[in-house]
Amino acid sequence: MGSPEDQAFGLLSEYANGFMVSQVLFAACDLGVFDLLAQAPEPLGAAAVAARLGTSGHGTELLLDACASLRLLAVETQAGQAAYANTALSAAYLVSASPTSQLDMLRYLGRTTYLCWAHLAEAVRQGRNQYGQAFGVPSGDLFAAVYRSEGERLRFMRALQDVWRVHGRRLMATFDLSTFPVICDLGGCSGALARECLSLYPGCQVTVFDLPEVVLAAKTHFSPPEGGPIGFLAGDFFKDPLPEADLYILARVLHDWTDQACSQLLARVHQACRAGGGVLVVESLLDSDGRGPLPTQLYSLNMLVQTEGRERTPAQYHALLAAAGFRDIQDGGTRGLYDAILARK
Ligand code: SAM
Ligand code: ASE
Repeated sequence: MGSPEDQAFGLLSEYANGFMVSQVLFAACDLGVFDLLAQAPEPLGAAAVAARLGTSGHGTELLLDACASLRLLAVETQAGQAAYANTALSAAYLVSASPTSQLDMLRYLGRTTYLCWAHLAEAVRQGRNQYGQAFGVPSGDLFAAVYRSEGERLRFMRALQDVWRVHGRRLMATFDLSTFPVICDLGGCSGALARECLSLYPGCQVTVFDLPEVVLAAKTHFSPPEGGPIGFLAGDFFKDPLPEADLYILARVLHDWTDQACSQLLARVHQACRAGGGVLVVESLLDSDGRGPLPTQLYSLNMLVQTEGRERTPAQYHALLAAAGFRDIQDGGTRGLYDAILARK
């Protein structure tokens, strides 16, 4: 054990170098390291990886060795030569053919989120997102900035569905939703969570409500679910009539918006909702004192640099729901990265 000073300096270095760790991960994904190793019949040396990826021998060796120290790769030495293979972590999450692949989220974090975070100090100073500074686009209309090109819209949609491949089923099973035959996923994007809903409750009818360009992209670029169709409805949830449903899902929607905009949206949901119907809020929840968990605090800063919102505590969501007229507010209490809150009209 080092002295307290050594430990403090070690911790400081770890934080200071954190962005380098992120970039090692982003670069290895971008270059296709994990897909290449997944397809290779045996572990590959750095020269073989470099030859197949068309990258420099020197750079590739440094990147692979850094990945090995991060346990993103396993390395074995045969006759003095290092050979690299995927670990269980990279095989599950960093290979495009894996059903739990997170590659699209990592691509989005590396290409978009990272650039906004380069302006974190400015975001804190101004109290608003950094699309102007990072991409030179106006951010008066939040989702016009998020979806500033068709490529960007697809990257965002693909990225957001990744986490539901891992947590979607558990999350939708938090509450028994079988008493809600007609479900509407407001801001449901590509339909990833709707798909989980349908597979868990095969009898239910699920509609995704989202912006017209998102609905078009969902229909064009995302595969329809197994086990029944998902309906898509195009509109603006702040302005257009909401479809009738027994349950409205708001997953990672409220965290994009100010308290005022959330209240406006929840009031509209309450108005559209049948008596006895419900609303399911899916978000990453802060501890009641707001002092943790760190991943959610970082997401909250991410909402600062990328949206108009913030992450909230359960009590803050309860207050928003109650003000809109919802009652019987229940916490999922799963304490995962994402959690669900169910409320009724
Ligand atoms: N619910 C999805 C999930 O958890 O993966 C997507 C969450 S994403 C952060 C927010 C969604 O709200 C996007 O799909 C976006 O297109 C949609 N959205 C934003 N403003 C909207 C509006 N005014 N009307 C309808 N949908 C909107
Ligand atoms: C949003 C969610 C995300 C808006 C922008 C976003 C995510 C990344 N960028 O509603 C997913 C959650 N991940 C993080 C780091 O916040």
